[in-house]
Amino acid sequence: MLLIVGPSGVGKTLLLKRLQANTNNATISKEDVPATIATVGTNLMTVMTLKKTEVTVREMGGAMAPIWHKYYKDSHAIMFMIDLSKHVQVSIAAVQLMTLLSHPSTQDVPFLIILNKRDLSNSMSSVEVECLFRLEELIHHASQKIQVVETSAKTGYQLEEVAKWLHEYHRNEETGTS
Ligand SMILES: Nc1nc2c(ncn2[C@@H]2O[C@H](COP(=O)(O)OP(=O)(O)O)[C@@H](O)[C@H]2O)c(=O)[nH]1
Ligand SMILES: [Mg+2]
Repeated sequence: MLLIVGPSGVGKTLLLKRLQANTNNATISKEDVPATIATVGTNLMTVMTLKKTEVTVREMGGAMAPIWHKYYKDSHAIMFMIDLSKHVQVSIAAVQLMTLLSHPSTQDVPFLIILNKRDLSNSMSSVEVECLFRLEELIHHASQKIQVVETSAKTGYQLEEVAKWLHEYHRNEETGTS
């Protein structure tokens, strides 16, 4: 089981839908943005890794943050997503990320930090993100293996990087091997 968490509206559901759409090798089209409805509670979706293995991802939004921790120990990889266009929310998300990384059950879990909505003109620059998150420092000091990717779930920008990460870190549910 993989986990994707982050504040509401950052694009988690759209990202998962995009990765589903990849199933039949369809090129991701800019025009066709699947509708998403706000996820109440948690949402399970089967997506495809780069090498076309199916993996189940559990989505949990900001409203569920107080209970995210209940799912950490069953998750062998965690994606944390933020919306680069919401400057205030990003600083709250930074605190949530610190809490997540310092939890005892996540110490050996690989992380992917997804900086989404890169397509919007008001999205934060890499310099602003670095100031707020201090990602380099965070990655250097964290016990987890952390990767960062800037994406647009809307245009499909860098989604193959997410699929690649999923391929690298998913674990075969039956055999327990990766
Ligand atoms: N411009 C833009 N809009 C996005 C992007 N990703 C998601 N959205 C939109 O943001 C809204 C919330 O997305 P959703 O996937 O439901 O967010 P969730 O609450 O994290 O699951 C929807 O209207 C999406 O179409 C993106 O990369 N760029
Ligand atoms: Mg959602």
